[in-house]
Amino acid sequence: MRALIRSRPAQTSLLGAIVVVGCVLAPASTALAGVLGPDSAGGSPNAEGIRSLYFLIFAIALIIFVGVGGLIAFTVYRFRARPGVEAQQTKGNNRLEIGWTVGAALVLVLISLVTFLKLDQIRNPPNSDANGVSSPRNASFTPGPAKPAIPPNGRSLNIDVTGQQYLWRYSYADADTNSLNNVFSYEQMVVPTGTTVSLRIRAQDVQHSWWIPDLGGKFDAVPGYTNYTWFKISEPGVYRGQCAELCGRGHATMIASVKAVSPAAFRVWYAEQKAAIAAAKQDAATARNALLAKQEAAAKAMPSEPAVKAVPAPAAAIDGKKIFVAGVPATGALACGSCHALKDAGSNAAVGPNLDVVLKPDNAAMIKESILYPNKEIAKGYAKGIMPLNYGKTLTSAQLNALVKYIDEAVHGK
Ligand code: HEC
Ligand SMILES: [Cu+2]
Repeated sequence: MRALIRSRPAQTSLLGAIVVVGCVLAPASTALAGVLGPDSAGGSPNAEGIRSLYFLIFAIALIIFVGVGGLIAFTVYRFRARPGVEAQQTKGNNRLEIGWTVGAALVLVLISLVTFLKLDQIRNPPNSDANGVSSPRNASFTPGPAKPAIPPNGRSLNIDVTGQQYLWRYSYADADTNSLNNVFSYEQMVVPTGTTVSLRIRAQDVQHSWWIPDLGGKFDAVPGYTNYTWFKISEPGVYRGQCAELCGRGHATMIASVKAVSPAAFRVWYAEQKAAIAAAKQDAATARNALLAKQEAAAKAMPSEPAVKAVPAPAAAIDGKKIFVAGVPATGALACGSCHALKDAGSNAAVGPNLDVVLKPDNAAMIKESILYPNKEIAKGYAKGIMPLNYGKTLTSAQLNALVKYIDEAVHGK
């Protein structure tokens, strides 16, 4: 009994700590909404269902945690080893064992029960409010392997959500079967409040995942498969999300947002988008017609007889002397005359041998050889490596032949 009395302050301070933590967390709960549990800022019933289910299970878990933890703490303290006191040795207790087995099973039954109760709110969309917006009747999604999330009265705003590397594309279903004239947007989806919005989620390339935490659970966008989900927002605002499936190097920038506006504002936005698409189509048609008219006029102006083809002028004869004197600056071929003397070219440079002298015994083929491969034979008294080695590249073969012909004629007075 003495031990029990002594343990009171410890129990009180434990209880106090729990109360303090609770008081600190309660006001911060809106700021920490995403930290403590799932969000539901938009007021979408599915998100609220997920959130309340989460906190229900959280509460059950907390009660069990405090109960079990407290019992252990109490037992450890109350029955701690003390000199002169022998602990009671209990072996087997049927009532206790059946109790904690059945108790645990009951907890699981309770959790599945509340989950099943909440499932309807999470999975099945309600009807839109009276002033909600809905897609034309024949724009409803055709059921595939997965069931479209359509409210009981079948009236919802149907939007195609397509994930592609690295953005989200939204297309608003309309009455005709042509999806190319649908109102569309990227990244930000605009929706009316009080309206059940039904989403058809698909992927164009790799797997993505649609997730706006405030608007309910994640839905995978899988290539070749169609998923459906929905939301119904009551609070106007912008709800942000992010592709939730690593889809490549741009994954981090694959953001998404849903902007909820009043149904009236939505109708205006939608009409504006529709008009902008119609105007763009009109502009394209005008430009196309103008182009066609221009082509027709040009075809008419054409002479009936095919025009006489202009005879290409013969390529200007290549001037070997000019190459010798000036080189070919465009390709970097240095002028021979800057290093060699050649009387006919009026050059008397002396970096290399005087060509009038050294080439006297050579024929055209030999001259060509020594231009292309200067290092084959080094002229006496001259250093190797000064004469450029690249004339085979900087001169075309026509230029080289013209140059050789010129030198041959100049040296041999032809
Ligand atoms: C930067 C200076 C320089 C330029 C430019 C140059 N050469 Fe040379 N050339 C030399 C030198 C130095 C030698 C001697 C060393 C050797 O044979 O490599 C030489 C050697 C030669 C020889 C060999 C002479 C022999 O011994 O039979 C011929 C032929 C020749 N040059 C022709 C030309 C022609 C044609 C051009 C222009 C397309 C030209 N060179 C441009 C410096 C030059
Ligand atoms: Cu992605």
